Amino acid sequence: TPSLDELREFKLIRVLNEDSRTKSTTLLGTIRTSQTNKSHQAILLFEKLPFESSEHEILSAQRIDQLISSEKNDIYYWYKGIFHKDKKWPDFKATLIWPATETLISKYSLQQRYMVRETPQIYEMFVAPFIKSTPPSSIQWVYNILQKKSEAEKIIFEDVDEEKGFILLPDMKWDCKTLESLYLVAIVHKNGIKSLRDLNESHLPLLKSLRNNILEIVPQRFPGVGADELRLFVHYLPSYYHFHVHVTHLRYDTIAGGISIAKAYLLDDIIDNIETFAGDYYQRCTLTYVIGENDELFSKLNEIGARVSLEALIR
Ligand code: M7G
Repeated sequence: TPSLDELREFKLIRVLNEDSRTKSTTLLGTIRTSQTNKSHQAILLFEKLPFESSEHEILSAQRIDQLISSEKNDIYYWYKGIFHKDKKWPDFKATLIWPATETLISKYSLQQRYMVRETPQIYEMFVAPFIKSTPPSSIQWVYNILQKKSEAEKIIFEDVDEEKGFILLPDMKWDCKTLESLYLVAIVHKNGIKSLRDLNESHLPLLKSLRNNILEIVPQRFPGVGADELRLFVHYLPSYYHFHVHVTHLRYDTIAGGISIAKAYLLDDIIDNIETFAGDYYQRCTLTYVIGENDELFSKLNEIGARVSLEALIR
């Protein structure tokens, strides 16, 4: 873990993204390791934290330290200001990725995005080989969780079964406090399911176990959150090719891109498609999704004409 001094040594290269809705900014820079004195690229994401409900009680006037500007019109007054600092109420959440790979830098960069249609042939010829070529090191964090080398104390639930078992824990994106922005991730123990494309009828017990357990456990563990207030979904394309399910609170709908269609697929629909329509539904369907132009796969998909166009559709 980099120390505060090392963090403060962060040298900005450029701003990768800024989002006023989520009150976040993503920076690219370098951080030098004190031991080796080597400098590595780092992604540093800052987000302002929401107010907590316990904060409201004393929030009002008492926490204001300074007013920097004030305006008024009739009965309306508006201000900008600074609160008193208090360790109970951290101002921000920071996520550091260090050393950052080019793939991650591209993932966190603001970029033009396009709709592509991935037929089973396109998947077999281009996407599957790309997925196969992703280095195992990119999912080291997943193995660390499954082997209890990291974040073990944060595990909310585990089923150790090799076929249908999984670990449920807070997602890195969650502040682990605000229930309305609850964000958990369920990572399966079984190796080899790279993505939605690999799912077939043999995985129904796993998928149902995920759904049923999550819907039972989350409301127990987080009183006030109902089973009918949760979104259970998977991403296609995901960033990490080891099967996992996202679990978020319904009210949390500002996750940039994370819950939008052409990216998020409901776990319930996946189960239903495989069970009701075809065991090999996800090997036969065409998947339409959003991809950023910096994505390593984009140039290939662009070259072969996979971007959505009317000409291609009516051909
Ligand atoms: P994804 O759909 O593969 O990629 O989901 P996305 O990041 O493009 O959504 C992976 C999920 O795992 C995301 O929601 C990440 O925030 C979360 N995640 C990623 N990492 C590296 C970690 C980690 O180290 N710990 C935890 N708890 N969650 C992570």
